[in-house]
Amino acid sequence: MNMNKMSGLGGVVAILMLLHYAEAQRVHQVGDSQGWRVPQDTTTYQNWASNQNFTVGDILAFDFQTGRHNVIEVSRDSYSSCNSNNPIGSTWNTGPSNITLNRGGEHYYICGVGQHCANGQRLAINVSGSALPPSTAIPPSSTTTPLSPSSSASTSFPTFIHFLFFSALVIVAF
Ligand SMILES: [Cu+2]
Repeated sequence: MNMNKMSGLGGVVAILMLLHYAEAQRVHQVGDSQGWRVPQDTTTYQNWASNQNFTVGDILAFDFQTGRHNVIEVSRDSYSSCNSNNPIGSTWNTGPSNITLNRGGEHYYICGVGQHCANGQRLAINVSGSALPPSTAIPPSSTTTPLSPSSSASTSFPTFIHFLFFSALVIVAF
């Protein structure tokens, strides 16, 4: 491989990395167009969450009118009982609020106003680990693309993106 091709490859890699980062940092508009409010149906926000794929680095956008609602991150127990007395982390009182998901695992959010939580204004999500696995480095050009060397539990959407990412690299390299 000559130098021109090397630098061309570097450029392509840089572009792919940018696309990769762009893909990895998504904004999730909580509740889509209805935003963050007391829903018609108490399953609204769980249904919404089940169609999303949350990754560390993503942003939750809570759209609400300041003074009418808030967002409190709570424990699972407090989420279940709609107890707003023991927040873990911040309370967001100004709408709209953008919350960056900076750790993996389960996150629970409720509205602390009146009976809003009990009436369905609460959200439980599961955030998948790190946005960038250690295998982001350029793979050796002579090998075939290994599928998920660290073999995480399930083939998630991000894993699929990485597969596409490396497939593109291999195609470009040859
Ligand atoms: Cu509310």
